[in-house]
Amino acid sequence: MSEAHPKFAVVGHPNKGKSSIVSTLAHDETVQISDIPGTTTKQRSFPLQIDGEILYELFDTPGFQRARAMLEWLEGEEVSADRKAERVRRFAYEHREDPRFHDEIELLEPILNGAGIIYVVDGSKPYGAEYEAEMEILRWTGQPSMALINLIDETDYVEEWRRALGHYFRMVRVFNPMEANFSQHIALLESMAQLREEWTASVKRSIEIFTVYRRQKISDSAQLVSELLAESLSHVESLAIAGEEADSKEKEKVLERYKAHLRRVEERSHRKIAEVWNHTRLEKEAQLPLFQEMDLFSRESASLFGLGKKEMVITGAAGGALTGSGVDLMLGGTSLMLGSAIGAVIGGAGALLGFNEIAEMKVLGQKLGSRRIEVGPMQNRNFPYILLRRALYYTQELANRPHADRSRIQMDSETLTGSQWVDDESRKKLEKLHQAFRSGNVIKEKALRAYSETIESILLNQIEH
Ligand SMILES: Nc1nc2c(ncn2[C@@H]2O[C@H](COP(=O)(O)OP(=O)(O)OP(=O)(O)O)[C@@H](O)[C@H]2O)c(=O)[nH]1
Ligand SMILES: [Mg+2]
Repeated sequence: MSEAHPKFAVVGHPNKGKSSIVSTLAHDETVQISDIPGTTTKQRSFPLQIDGEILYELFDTPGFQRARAMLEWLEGEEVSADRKAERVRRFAYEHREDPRFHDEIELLEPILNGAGIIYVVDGSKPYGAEYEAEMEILRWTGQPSMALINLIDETDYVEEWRRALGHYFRMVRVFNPMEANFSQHIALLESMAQLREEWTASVKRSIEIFTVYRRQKISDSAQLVSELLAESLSHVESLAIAGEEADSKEKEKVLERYKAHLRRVEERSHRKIAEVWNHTRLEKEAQLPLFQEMDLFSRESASLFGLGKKEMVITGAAGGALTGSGVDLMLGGTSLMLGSAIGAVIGGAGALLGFNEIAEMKVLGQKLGSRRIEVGPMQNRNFPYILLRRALYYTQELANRPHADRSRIQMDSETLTGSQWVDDESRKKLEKLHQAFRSGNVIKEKALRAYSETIESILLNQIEH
């Protein structure tokens, strides 16, 4: 039998969170979890693989159905301790076609193949003697074992469970697969490492790899966020126009395309970040669309996004610039006559479309028939912070979410509203790079890297690693 990597079978009564524990420990969102007892009907292996190497393997199993009957069978013949495992094997063999013991046979298989045992109970339900047959059977297998108390609901019977489990298991831990954070996960692995001496080194190495890997995920997310910002701020949408000047339909069309593009870029970026964290199946709570959030932001208050007065001053968009005189901001800092290529500038076009704080619109081209209208790059100084706040919040939610938790990620304005989320120094760095991104010049590799490093340090502050 190969001892290449540690194996753990997660077993227990039906509906106690076995599959949830497997999902969280294996970082696997495909493990089937439901509140219907008997959801898991077959044992299934979930190897935790990093860079092609299996670090450890978890087995999800169905719950015990007839533990008492099985134990009676085991005890039907007197055997010495050294023969007990063999007798369990015998039971499995003789009942391999017996539908009454289907679930027992399934859950025993990985254990009989050498897996350590993780026995799961629900600490929010009182202890009862009916669990004793299960624990006794596990003892018969002779495999190393530990118990996990999962508190599914509020009521707390942990102490009585501890007393009972202490008779059967050397190690008893409390672990909640729906709320476990990174350090709780690591602490559990530390315990699992002690189950069998040959496994210790392997599990400890898993812990190291996990830590490195998590850092890498944070770094990959930072890179994706940077690309999102660079791409969104520098984007220019262009549309060929029929006449000398753009008519209002054309203006509207180009603006809609511009917004739609930015929304797509954001969606794509969020999707990629979710992939980094292996949470691709989570639904997002319908969030306020990007530009609606933008509108809200300009109309209401800056503090909505955790940008206080001070931040507003630094980002240069305080007060009137946002309300009455959007045009100032639109024109501010950019020369509109960039040489003869620019045929005309549509003054007030933005205002016409209720989009005055976002970007300028210009008509380019010298000859009739080759004229086009352009919108972008993004001029609004606050837009990048909205984009950034959304992306960072989403990353943080994904990073801190155990894989058993399949609930939607909430991303409304309220959850996004918070205290200061970026320190002054980082913001100054970001602001400089936002300027570079919206300058319309080619974005330099170096700028992107500098941006990514700043984002990474913000994320490292927010996410446990
Ligand atoms: N709130 C909360 N719910 C949990 C927790 N663990 C499990 N659950 C819920 O309990 C139900 C059963 O969880 P599963 O992981 O499917 O349980 P199981 O032991 O694999 O169940 P079977 O496969 O049917 O034996 C699901 O609805 C889970 O969402 C927890 O720690 N907290
Ligand atoms: Mg299950």
